Amino acid sequence: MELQLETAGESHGPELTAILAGIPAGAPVTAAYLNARLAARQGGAGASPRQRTEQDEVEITAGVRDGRATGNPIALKIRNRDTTYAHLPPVHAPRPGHADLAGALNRGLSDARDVLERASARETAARVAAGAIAAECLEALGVHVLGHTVALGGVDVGGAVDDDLEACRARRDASALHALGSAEAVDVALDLVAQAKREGDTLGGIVEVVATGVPVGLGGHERPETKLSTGLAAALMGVQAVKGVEIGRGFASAALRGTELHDTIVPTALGELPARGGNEAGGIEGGMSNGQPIVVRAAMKPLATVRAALPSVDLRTGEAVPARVERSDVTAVPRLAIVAEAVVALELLRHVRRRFGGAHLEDVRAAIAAHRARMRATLAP
Ligand code: EPS
Repeated sequence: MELQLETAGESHGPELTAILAGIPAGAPVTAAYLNARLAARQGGAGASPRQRTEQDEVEITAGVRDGRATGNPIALKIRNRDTTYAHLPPVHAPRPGHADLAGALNRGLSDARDVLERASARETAARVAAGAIAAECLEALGVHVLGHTVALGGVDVGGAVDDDLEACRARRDASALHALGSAEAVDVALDLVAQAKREGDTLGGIVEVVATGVPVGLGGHERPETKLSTGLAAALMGVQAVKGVEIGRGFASAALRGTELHDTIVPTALGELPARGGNEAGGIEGGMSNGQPIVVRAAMKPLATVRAALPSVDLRTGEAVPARVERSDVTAVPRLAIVAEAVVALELLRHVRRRFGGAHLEDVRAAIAAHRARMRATLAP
């Protein structure tokens, strides 16, 4: 069974829509859980007043009965409060760094409005709702996923993720930056956000997603398309404004020696999986999950709409003009922490569905248990 997600909707249109197919029958789908994730996405410092206008609440219109997935495609709606799309002015001065110029040229338009309405990160609300369904299903299978901010505007706000991901989630949700770092570090970054706001500028940053309880062998080494690493990178690169993805030590591993980097394989009791000397691989070797926590990071560029407008060109006349100023978010990095968690949950569940199949949640559970038993039998023949 293949997990499939499609979203539709413009930033200032009537609503966002998501259709998610491939959730096994019997999986819990709790509107309150989805709405909590949507509220988390809207929290966080650096957002424009638009975030207070929109108070996202999901409406589940298909595929769920009595709080359980039926196995039919699930349909979700999130209504927009700002529905001014039809009356918004044309955008003739594309913003450097945004989809405006390439999108308008691609469609042969001098008005980028239709491009930016869909390129907008407002769409991520739909993916967060769908990702919350994936995360709830994964939790029922013993897999937990947590996203958090590790850097903002070059300030390190990262903190250790301990084994209790639920406790980390509560701390993350209470943080203005969705970060687990010290209060001092968060304050330094918040000052930076305030300063950038005063100066009409924007900030980027880095988020990390950790997943625990992931069965060994998701993905596969056989083909580029089957690799879990390929899917996770694509899922994260598919989020608006993400310019880089790394797994485990990622780019830093390029400067290390093999003897320094690789996680040693350590014997344990007969019939138990070998332990590992570390997790520099970020839980993925050969494109497969290796049973260690998955650790992936995504880098977000500073938002393209800067109040101190960058130089641009009027697409009707070719004359130099300042880029159109469409919004005043200073940073969307805290939002990205929640969005990244959602897209990683979707990708992990996609691989669980591919590897273990099953029409009902209990089938998936049984298949994972059988796989674990077979691995143990391999180690103690
Ligand atoms: C966005 C522009 C802003 C953001 C919006 C994404 O909207 P507006 O132009 O209406 O101020 O607030 O994000 C959201 C509304 C959201 O829910 O994430 C953009 O162009 O990407």
